[in-house]
Amino acid sequence: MNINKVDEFAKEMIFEAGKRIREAFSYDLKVYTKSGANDLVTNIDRETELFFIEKIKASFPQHKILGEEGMGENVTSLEGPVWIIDPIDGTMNFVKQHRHFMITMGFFIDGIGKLGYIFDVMREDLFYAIEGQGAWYNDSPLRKLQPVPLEEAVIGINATWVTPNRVVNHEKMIELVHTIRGTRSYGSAAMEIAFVISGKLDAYISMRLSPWDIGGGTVIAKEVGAIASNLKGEECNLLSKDTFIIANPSIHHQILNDYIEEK
Ligand code: 2AM
Ligand code: CA
Ligand code: CA
Ligand code: CA
Repeated sequence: MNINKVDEFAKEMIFEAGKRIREAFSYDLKVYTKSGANDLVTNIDRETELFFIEKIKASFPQHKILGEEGMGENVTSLEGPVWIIDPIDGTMNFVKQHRHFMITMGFFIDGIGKLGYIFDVMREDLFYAIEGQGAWYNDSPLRKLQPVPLEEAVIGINATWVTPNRVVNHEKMIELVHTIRGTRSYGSAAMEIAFVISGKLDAYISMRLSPWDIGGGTVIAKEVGAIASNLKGEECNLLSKDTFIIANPSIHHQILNDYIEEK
C-alpha cells in the first residue's frame, strides 16, 4: 500500500465532504438527541459518515471503518487497515453556530497511526500528518513544539471540570487554572487538539472522549512532539472511551503529576 496515495485519496474525500456539509446549510437540518439533551446528532452527521464509508469501501473493500454514528461495522480489534472517523466533531457548534466544527479521521495499520486529519469545514483549513513524513497546516509544515513554562500555558478545558464532578478532584483543577495564563473552550475536541498541535493552545484536557474524537489527532501529535495520553499517563486506547490529555511535552507530565487527581 502506497501511503501517499491513500493520503491523496483521504484529502480528496474530506474536501468533497466539507463542500457537501457547507451546502447542507441551505436545507433543513434535522437534529436528534442521543444519550441526553446535550448529546446531539443531525442527518448531516449520518449522511457524511455514510459518504466516507461508501468512498472507502469502493476503493479499499478490505479496510475496516469505525465511525461515531455506527454506520460502519462493529470494529473490535485494530488488526489490519482501520479508519477511525468522526464525520462532524462539535455537532452542537454545527447546529447552533454553523462554524467551529471539524471532520476528523485517522488511518491505522495494526494499531499504528499512519495518517491523521482534522479539517475545519467552514474555514477550509486542514491539519494533517503522514507518519514519519511530518505534519502540515494546509501547505505549511508544522514545527516541533517549543517548550513553554506552565505559568505561560493556555489550556483548553471545559468549565464543568472546575466544578464538583465525578471524575477528578475539582479543587486541583481550580489550582491549575490559577497557575496558568488562561483557559479556552471551543466545543470541538478535534479543534482543540489541532490547536495544541499547532501551538495555539499548550494543552487540552477532557474527562471523556471516544476513539473517533482523538484518532486523527494522535497521529498528527506524534509528528510535532505533542504528547497524548489518558489522565493516568497511559497510551490512548482507540477502541474505548477514556479520559484524555494532549499537551506540549514540557508540561504534560507536570499537569498529570501535580494537578490531576482522579476519583
Ligand atoms: P461530538 O460533537 O462529535 O459529539 C464537546 O462536547 C466535544 O466533546 C465535542 O468534540 C464532542 O464531539 C465531544 N463529545 C464526546 N462525547 C460527548 C457526549 N456524550 N456529548 C457531547 N459531546 C461529546
Ligand atoms: Ca456526538
Ligand atoms: Ca466527536
Ligand atoms: Ca461527531
